Amino acid sequence: MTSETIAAIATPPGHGGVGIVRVSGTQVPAIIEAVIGHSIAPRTANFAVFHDADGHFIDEGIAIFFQAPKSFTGEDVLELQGHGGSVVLDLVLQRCLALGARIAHSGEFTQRAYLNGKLDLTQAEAIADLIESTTALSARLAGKSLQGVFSRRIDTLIEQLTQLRMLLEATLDFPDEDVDFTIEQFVANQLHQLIAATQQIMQEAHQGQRIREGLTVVIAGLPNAGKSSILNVLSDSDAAIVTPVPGTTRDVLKLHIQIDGLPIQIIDTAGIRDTDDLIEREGVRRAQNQLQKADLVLWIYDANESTALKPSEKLLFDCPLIKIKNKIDLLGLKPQLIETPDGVEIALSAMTGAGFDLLRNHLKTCAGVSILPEGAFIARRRHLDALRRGLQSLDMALIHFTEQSGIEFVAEELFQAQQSFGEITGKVTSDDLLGRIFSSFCIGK
Ligand SMILES: Nc1nc2c(ncn2[C@@H]2O[C@H](COP(=O)(O)OP(=O)(O)O)[C@@H](O)[C@H]2O)c(=O)[nH]1
Ligand SMILES: [Mg+2]
Repeated sequence: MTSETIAAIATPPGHGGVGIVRVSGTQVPAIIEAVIGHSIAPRTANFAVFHDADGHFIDEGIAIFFQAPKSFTGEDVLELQGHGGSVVLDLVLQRCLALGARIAHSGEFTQRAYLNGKLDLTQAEAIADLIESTTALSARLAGKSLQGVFSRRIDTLIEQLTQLRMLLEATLDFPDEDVDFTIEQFVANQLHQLIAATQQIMQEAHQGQRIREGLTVVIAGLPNAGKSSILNVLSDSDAAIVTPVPGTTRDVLKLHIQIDGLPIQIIDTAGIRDTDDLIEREGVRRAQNQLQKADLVLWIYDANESTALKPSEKLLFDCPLIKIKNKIDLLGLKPQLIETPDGVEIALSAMTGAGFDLLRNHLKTCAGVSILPEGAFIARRRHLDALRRGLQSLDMALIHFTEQSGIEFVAEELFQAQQSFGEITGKVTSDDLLGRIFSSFCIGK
């Protein structure tokens, strides 16, 4: 436990009906005495006057005392719920600081909650993700992670890994005894299962990460293909200027949209062509730049122009591409999605809106969020990275095991995998493992 008492205004800046100052640490009881003038029972709403050093009125409101360890941080916590004005809240805060608290660093309450075992790392991160959610879907998934859905998946994985390590370490202790065939089968099965389970979690974590960070989609193609028109339909706005004049769009235009809760940053660019126009040439250069940052490129071409089928060879990007055959209304064609050897192509019309349901669904499929399982959770790159490293170690463990390079190598890779997974929830240490090995021994063995 840290001895310093921390305080901060917990509600956002500005004016509001209610504003909250939160205090955490050992000095909380003394601060309550000084600010309110008397002690209060834990976990009850107490109407009180908040006093300054001279006993004068600062504000009145509700004071709640959460006694350690039954609080968010696990320490003594005080919430002073007063009126939501920045000056009055600051006066309450300054009073707490004068009484010995110091101003909290960002995230410090949650950090203390983690250090005191109130939440694991993934749950702590989920709090930030919940607060920062931009769509209802990402908020729902962050809620799942906060409730421990993701952590439990990782804990189960670590649990299986630990069991297997215990078994292997036990065989290491008796090198002279032959490892019997059924155990060998069992270990191989377990390794395969662990790998499959990790791959499954990785795939779901990837979905969670996509929903958290969204997709960057760049609209590119030749001039006049209808790129800006498509941006306008997707964003249900007239943000981009549309004219029959080729080379209308020169600036890069960025909009945030969502498709069924999947956040998408959609970027309209200048049509790619060689041009003498100085401004348009800069637009083309910027379009090329955007392509490098895309998760997905929509390559738009005009259904009437047979020449514009292939993206220009000068374009450099290595993300997936969806070809969009626009202006099908002019040819009387039906909207459709076809799988070609070069990838998916969607025929649609920005004029009539036909085919946009196909495009929207396909974008969701590309992001891997078209069918979300009940237990979907929010995830971050850090988690994916740890899962990837853990999977590599498991793969190595299997190789060592099949090639019979030595049980100690298998055990070492399993240890590495466990460390990687442990990083996700911030929980596992090797002491933990030792404790488990010894505690599972019978007395006298
Ligand atoms: N008939 C028809 N015209 C379209 C369609 N999409 C765009 N246009 C027209 O094509 C021209 C160029 O469109 P614009 O969106 O500015 O193309 P950009 O240069 O690729 O951004 C404009 O006159 C649009 O009205 C479509 O689906 N059908
Ligand atoms: Mg345009």
